[in-house]
Amino acid sequence: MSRKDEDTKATEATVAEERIQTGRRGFLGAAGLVIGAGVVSTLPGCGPKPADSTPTPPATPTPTPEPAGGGAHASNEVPPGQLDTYYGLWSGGQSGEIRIVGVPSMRELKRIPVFNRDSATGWGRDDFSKQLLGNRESGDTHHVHPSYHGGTYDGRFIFVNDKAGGRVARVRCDTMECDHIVTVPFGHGTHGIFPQRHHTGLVFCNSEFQAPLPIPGTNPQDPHTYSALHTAIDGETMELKWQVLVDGNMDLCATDYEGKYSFATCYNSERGAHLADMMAAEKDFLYVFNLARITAAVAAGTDVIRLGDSPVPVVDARNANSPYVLRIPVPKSPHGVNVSPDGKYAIALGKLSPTASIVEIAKLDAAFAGTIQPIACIVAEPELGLGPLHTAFDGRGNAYTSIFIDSVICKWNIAKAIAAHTDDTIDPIVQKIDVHYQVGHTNASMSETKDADGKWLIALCKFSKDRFLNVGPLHPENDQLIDISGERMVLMHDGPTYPEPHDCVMVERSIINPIKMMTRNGPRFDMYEAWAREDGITLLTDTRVIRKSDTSVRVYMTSRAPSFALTEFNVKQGDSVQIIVTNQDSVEDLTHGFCMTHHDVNFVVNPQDTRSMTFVADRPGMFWYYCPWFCHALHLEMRGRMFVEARA
Ligand code: RUQ
Ligand code: CUA
Repeated sequence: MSRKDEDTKATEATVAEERIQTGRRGFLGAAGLVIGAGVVSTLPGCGPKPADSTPTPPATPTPTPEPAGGGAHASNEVPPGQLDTYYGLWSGGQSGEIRIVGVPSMRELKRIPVFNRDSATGWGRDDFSKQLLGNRESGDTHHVHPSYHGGTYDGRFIFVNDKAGGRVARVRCDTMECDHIVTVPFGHGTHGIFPQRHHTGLVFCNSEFQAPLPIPGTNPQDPHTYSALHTAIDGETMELKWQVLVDGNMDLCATDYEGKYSFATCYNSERGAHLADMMAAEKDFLYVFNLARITAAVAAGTDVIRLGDSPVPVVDARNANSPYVLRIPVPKSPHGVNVSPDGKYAIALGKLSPTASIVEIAKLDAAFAGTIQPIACIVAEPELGLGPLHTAFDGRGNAYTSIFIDSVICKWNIAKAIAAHTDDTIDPIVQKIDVHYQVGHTNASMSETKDADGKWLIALCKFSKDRFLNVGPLHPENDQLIDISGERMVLMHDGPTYPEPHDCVMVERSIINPIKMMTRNGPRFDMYEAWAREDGITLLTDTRVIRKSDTSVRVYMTSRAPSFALTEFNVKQGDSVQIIVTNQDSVEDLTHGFCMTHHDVNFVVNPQDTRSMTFVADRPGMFWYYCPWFCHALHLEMRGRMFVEARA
C-alpha cells in the first residue's frame, strides 16, 4: 500500500470500527445485501460514536453459517500425513521474505529469506547473500509472481519486489533460494511487478514514487518536475533491459497474455507531494505500454536518453501524446490492475471510486493507432463497493474483487458487467461475502493464469481485530480462505499471519518440483568453486586450514552426522576467518549447520550443500563451534574448538 493509503487507513479503520458497533452491513444502506456472514442490518450506518471509544468486547465469534449452494469442499482440513493441493506463495511484506503456505490447509511450510536477515539459515550474513544484499538489512516485499510459459506457470522462478530498496529479486523454484537481486536504477518505491505470460521474457516493475531524476528541468524541491520509471528486467538473466520515463507515479502492474503490453495503474497524476495535491484532478490513468514500439525505439536509439551514469537505455515517454504509452483515463486513484484468464480484459480498480474499469485489450491497437480515443477501450464500469482494490478470477467468467472499506469480497460476472453497461436492468453482482477485516489483496488458485481453476480464494485482510487471541498491540493479519468452487462463496478458515503479506498466488502443486538434495550449481556454487580452484580443494571431500595472508585464514571442512571433519583449528587474534562447510550427507532432510559461539556466526548446510561465512576472531581464547540443527542422536556431540592466539 502507498503512504497515502496508510494515511487514510487509520481514518477508514475508525469508520470501520464504528460500523462494527452499529451493524456493519448498514453502512451500505439500501444497497446492503444479505450476505452469508450472519451480520445483516438495513439500518443506515454510522450511528453516533459512543462516548467511550473502547470497542465493545466482541461476542465469541460465531461461525459463519453458509447455506446449501456453497462450495464443493466440506472442510479445508488436510489430514495428518496428506499433502496440500497448492503451493501458496506469500509475500512477507515488511518481513522482507517470501513464505510458502500449503493450500487449502493454510499450514506455513517455509520462509524464504530474500531482503531480510535470517538467524535460522544465516541468510544476510553468509558470504553469498551478503554479496547480493550489500549493507542492506531490510526490505518490503509486496508482489510475488512465478515465471510463466504459454500463459501458465512454468515452475522455474519466483520474482518479488522490494518497495523500500527499489529492488527485484528472483528465487529458484528447484532450491527455493534467492539467486539474484537487481537494484532498479532510480527505482523509487519499486512496487508493482509482473512477468510476461507467454514465456519467461521480461519482468516489469513500477516506480511508485516520482522523484527528481537527473534530467534537465528537474528541481528537487518541486514535485511537478519529478518523474517515474517503468522498468523491464530479463527474467532469464536478470539483466536490466530498458526503462520508460513517465510523469505520474505508477502503482500496480500486469501483463497481457500475448506479450504485446504491460499495464500500470497511475495515481497522483497531478504529481503532488501532499495528500490534497494528490487528490486535485478529476481522473487518473491506466497506462498501457506498447512493448513492440518501446523495444524498437531502444534498438534504434529513438527518444532514448541516459540517466546519470546508468547504462540502461531510457525511453522518454513523458509527453501525453507519446506513442509508447497509452493513457486511459480512469476514476481517481486507481490501485489494482488484473487481466482476466481469457486474456481479454484488463480490470483497473478504483480505490476511491466504487467502480472497476474494464478495458478490452483487443481495442488497444486501435487506440495506439489513434483511430479510437483511449477512453473508448473501457467497455464497462460496474459498481462493486467502497474501496475496490484487487481482482481474482475463477476461470468461469466471474471476478472476485476485494473491497477494502466495505470489508467484503464481491463476486461479479464479467460478461454481465459488460452487458449492464448498456442495460441497467442487468445486475452483474453475484454475491458479497464479509471478510475480517479491511481486505487488501485477494487472489484465487491459478487465478493469474489461463488455467484459473476456481477452487480457492484468499482474502488478505489488513486488520484482524477480534478474530484471534489478543497478542498485544501488533495484531496478526488475517488471510482468510474462501471456497469458490460453487455458486456461492463460503468462508472456510481464518489464517493468522505475521505482518504483512500483501499478496499471494496459489500454484497447483504438480507445477513446482523442488529438489530434495542440493544440486551444486548456480552463482552461489560458482563462488565456492572459484575459491576451491584457487586453493586446490575438492569441496565435497577436503578439509583444510589455509592461511591466506598475515591476517586472513580460510577453513574448509566437511560434515557428516554426527561430526565435523575438523574438531579443532588455530587462528591469530584479529584474523579474518572464512569458514566453508560442506555437508557430505546425502540423506534427505539431514541438515547440519555451523555455529561459532560468541562470534555471531550461524548458518545452515543442507545435504550435499556448501555454505560459508566470514568473521573476525577478535578475542584470544578457546571457542566452541557446534552443529545447531538436530541431526543425530549424537548431535550435541557434533562440535569442535577454535583456539585464538593473542597477537604480541
Ligand atoms: S498493494 S493492497 Cu502493495 Cu499490492 Cu494492493
Ligand atoms: Cu549436525 Cu546437529
